[in-house]
Amino acid sequence: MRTGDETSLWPAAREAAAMVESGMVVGLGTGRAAAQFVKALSRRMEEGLEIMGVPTSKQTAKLAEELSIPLATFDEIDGIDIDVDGADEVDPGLDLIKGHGGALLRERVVASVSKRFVVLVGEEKLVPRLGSRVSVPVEVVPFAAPVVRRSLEKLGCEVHLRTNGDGGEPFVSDNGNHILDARFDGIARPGDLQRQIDSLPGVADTGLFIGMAHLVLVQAKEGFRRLERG
Ligand code: A5P
Repeated sequence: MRTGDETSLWPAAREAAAMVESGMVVGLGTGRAAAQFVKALSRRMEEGLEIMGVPTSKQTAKLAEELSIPLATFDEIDGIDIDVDGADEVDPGLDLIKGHGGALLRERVVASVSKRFVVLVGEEKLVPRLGSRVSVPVEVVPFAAPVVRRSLEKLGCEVHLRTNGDGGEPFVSDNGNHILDARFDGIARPGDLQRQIDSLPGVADTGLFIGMAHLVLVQAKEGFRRLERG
């Protein structure tokens, strides 16, 4: 399938795709920004680039298959050369909140084995402090959700079980889990909070990605800028 007019892709997504070289294994993130990257990558593949992709969700696997991008599993590869994904918030230290698309667990696994983790966001995702704009997604085993919910509330946040639409059935992740969205009013020490939440029995993962991003490409109305980890 053709990816359409290249000019309709974010320049930041094309920049991320330009960082990929033939022979690389590439992590394919989830969400709108990541889809821009996947399309830009596919465009380069039409011009001869040869790579293998590792998708972070069923949704991204479907898009990659539609674009004829060959996919690999962790049985077939050792590590990932570059992973490109979106984020819901980015703070000045390049720490992130991710997971509002529900793919946080696989996104972390892919990012954690990637030599380079590149994040693609619009300017509106930049925040002075994590938790200023969005809640922290917490993926939980369904059995444990009420227990984890009460423990999260004791940490001083408002918690909502994510549903499919207002009042619909609980959202189910690709891993068969539920997601609790924990709303803090700005998070003073995100690393500590991540450790606290991770230690709760029944928690599969959180959307706090601390010290993981190497480079953030920020798409503005015109052009983009690079924020590099110092
Ligand atoms: C998916 O689970 C998320 O981590 C996304 O990467 C994040 O929500 C950003 O998505 P958009 O690029 O669609 O805003």
